[in-house]
Amino acid sequence: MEKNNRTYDGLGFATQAIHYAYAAKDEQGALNPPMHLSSTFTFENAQHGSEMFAGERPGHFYSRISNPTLDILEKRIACLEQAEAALSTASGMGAISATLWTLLQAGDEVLVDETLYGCTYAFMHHGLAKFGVTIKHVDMTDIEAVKKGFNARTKVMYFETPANPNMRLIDIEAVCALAKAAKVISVVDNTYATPLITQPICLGADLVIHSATKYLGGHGDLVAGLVVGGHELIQRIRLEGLKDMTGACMSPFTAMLIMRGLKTLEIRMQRHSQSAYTIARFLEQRSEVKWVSYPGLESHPQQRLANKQMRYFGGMIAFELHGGSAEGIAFMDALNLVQRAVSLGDAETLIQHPASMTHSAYTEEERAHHGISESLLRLSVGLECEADITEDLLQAFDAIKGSRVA
Ligand code: 7XF
Repeated sequence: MEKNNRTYDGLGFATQAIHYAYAAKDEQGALNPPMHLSSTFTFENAQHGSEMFAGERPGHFYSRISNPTLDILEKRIACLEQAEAALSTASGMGAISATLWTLLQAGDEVLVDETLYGCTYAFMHHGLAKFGVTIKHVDMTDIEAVKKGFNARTKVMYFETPANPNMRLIDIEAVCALAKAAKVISVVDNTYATPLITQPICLGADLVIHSATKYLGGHGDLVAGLVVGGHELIQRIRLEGLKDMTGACMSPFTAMLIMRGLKTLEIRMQRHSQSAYTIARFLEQRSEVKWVSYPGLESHPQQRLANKQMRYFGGMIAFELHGGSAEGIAFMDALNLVQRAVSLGDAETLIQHPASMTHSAYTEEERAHHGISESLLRLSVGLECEADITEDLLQAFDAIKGSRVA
């Protein structure tokens, strides 16, 4: 899982993240690839143009479909996920909607885990459902439930691991094997883990989704998405979901920023993971804290699975205070260094309250049903000095002491 030797024999993850699919000698020695800010590409003659449209000639002809700058990013992320191909989109939601609109039609069913990011949940229940697609949730931590979940109408299986926001894990290898046997396409949202930590394709998944807004970009300065998988599926999503249904293509400038982010993905994820482990342990020892969910902790109920499919444990932590939502919000408001913001995977440590923010598209009853506590706080541990983050958390605990219900 550590290396991808498919093209650069013997070279590792960070090397591929920096070099793959680009040779400076082809671009006058430019260390970084040039950015192709061109919406359209010229034809030598009319015949050339018609052949491109018919898919009989390779190359680029319009940037909603493909672009040379995006092409390098797509090859690079495919390499890092050990997949054949990839597709870039304007956002993570662009990747999800382009993919599911390509794969599904009225009458089909999607088998989904209990917990999903709020807008993915809304896209399924308020979007896909409107067009005659049935959304069936099962507890995917329960292999028997997954087995029983498939029927003749099931076309797609979809889940996040670790799930946003409660950090539950799904055994990718086990559930994707079941999907394969049932001839169902498996889609894994790998946003929280990144390919450094988990490579779902190697574990049997058909497609991987990323909100590149998060760790892949890594600097909180862009919104973007990626879909990764086999040539055939990716080409279908490109020509149906992206070209004709969403039009949600990525800008070349965004692709450049993501490639800049990818160069440091390995060292950033190592640091995020190291600091998050320390902070998760710190939180676990505080009397104000009711529970902490972090896959690197022994208290995580799926630690064995975490060790099996995660190379590091990432930068995301979920926790809850004994004092519930009110105390959690007071705690958030008392923070100085840690920023109150949604999104994740940035250099800055971010905290948010999913019930009123990222997962507010669920009703309160739905959140209860889907394992999302009203009091859960989500921390995206950044790249600041670990001691400074802990210090800020400490002073926020002190600040809320007076307001605590005994
Ligand atoms: O369209 P986006 O780039 O924001 O990506 C959507 C998305 C897809 N999958 C996962 C697991 C995600 O976390 C997201 C975006 N989540 C942000 C968050 O949870 O903070 C969005 C802020 S409302």
